[in-house]
Amino acid sequence: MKLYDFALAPNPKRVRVFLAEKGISLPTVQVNLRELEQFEDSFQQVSTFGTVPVLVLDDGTTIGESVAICRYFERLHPEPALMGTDAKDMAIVEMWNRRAEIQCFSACGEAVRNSAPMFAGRALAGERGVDQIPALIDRGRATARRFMARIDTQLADNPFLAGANFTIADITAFIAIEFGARAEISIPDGCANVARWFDSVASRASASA
Ligand SMILES: N[C@@H](CCC(=O)N[C@@H](CS)C(=O)NCC(=O)O)C(=O)O
Repeated sequence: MKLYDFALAPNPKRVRVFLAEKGISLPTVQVNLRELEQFEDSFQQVSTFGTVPVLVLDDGTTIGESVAICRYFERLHPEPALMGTDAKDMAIVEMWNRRAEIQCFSACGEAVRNSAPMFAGRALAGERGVDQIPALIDRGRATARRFMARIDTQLADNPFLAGANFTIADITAFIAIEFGARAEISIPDGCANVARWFDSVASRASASA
């Protein structure tokens, strides 16, 4: 089994943090996205989507998508549970993780990929010849800030996004906000609960995975 990874990219970090929380270590293959290795034949044969992370099992099965990879390990290594334990918990975690992905991770990605010079002509992950659209920078920033304002209420009464326990939803939102800093996205003034939560996630050993 091996994990195609890139140490500087946020989506593979989601998987690395998840694995670190579970105490799992895996052999990794670094795909240097800054050198455009995702477009080389050697990686395109692994995934024509041109994105990392990708997990390749010993039987050759290829699993792309961060959440799918996490789900695979959650099933094999249920402790500590990071995706909920019963029907209600699992649904709640899924709800917050989806919100974090759509309203925060995608929004931060939109702001970063449409602003950073390194993504000129590559505004969408895994693609070439896709121009940046400057109007999406502010839209991404505003969407991410709205998300943070909304979760501030949730985090007023709960240590973590999905409630009492640290879950994949915290991993997704934390890494999204960390990544968003590359497009000057920061925790808005007045979101003291988000700031407290962010610091607590940042202080976990897994945060530097
Ligand atoms: N939805 C995918 C997104 C994967 C993705 O966008 N990965 C980025 C790195 S964070 C990538 O591989 N980018 C390739 C590129 O920039 O061309 C997942 O969750 O795994």
